[in-house]
Amino acid sequence: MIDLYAMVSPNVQKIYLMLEETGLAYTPHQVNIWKGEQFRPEFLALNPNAKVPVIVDGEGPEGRPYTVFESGAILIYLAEKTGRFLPREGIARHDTLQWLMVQLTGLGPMLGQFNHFCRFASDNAYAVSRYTTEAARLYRLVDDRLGRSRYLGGEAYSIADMATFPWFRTEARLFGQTHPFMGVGSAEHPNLWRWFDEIAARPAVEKALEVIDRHPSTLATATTDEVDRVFGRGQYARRS
Ligand SMILES: N[C@@H](CCC(=O)N[C@@H](CS)C(=O)NCC(=O)O)C(=O)O
Repeated sequence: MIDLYAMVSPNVQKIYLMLEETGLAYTPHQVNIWKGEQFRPEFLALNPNAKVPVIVDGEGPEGRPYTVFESGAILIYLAEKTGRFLPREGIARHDTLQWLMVQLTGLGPMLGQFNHFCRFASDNAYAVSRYTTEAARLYRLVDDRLGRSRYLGGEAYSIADMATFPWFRTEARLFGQTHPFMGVGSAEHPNLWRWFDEIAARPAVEKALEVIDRHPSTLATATTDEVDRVFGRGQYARRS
């Protein structure tokens, strides 16, 4: 059994996709970051970086429970545990890891900043412009890759796709109306949406999204003060 410490964000959705795809038994536990649950001692013992997702695999290496944090590390761990969705060797493995890294180090952090400034600090015109420009560039990058390759890592569906799909899904939901280039099926990115539709139709993806969507967003019920604390603003801003 795998315990998944979760919320509904794209970094967590990746892990649901992998768990459903591999058929591993798991139990999700919701962590309300707005209430500061990620800073509780029992959670910090699992992830000193105080972020979800985290998994605890009851049947880890050497038959002992093992804890993994960071969504990319979790995906690689589960791929190696099951022997699925990450080629064991050769060019296909390296290609998959490259595109996984593009998500982990570029697409995720940059779209994260884009989301932050567009939704919560849109008066900061410099930041909005900077991250919108970078988001548009990343959409073109992925569209171009998917014009040359069926999936991000190559011919097979992999953890690189699982890491990336939830981000485009989330952006389409949040910004599809205000930023048409992010909308599902936008004419600007035909390859990206061909890939998106193909992934969305996978039974394991449908099942994972159904489980994810059962949990309401905790942001919707967070107080202004709780949001300020997580974002490090106002009285919570670090001044030295
Ligand atoms: N690089 C991390 C990022 C995880 C992350 O940012 N988690 C957010 C939710 S999406 C979180 O737990 N935030 C709590 C906080 O920052 O206090 C990963 O990919 O797992």
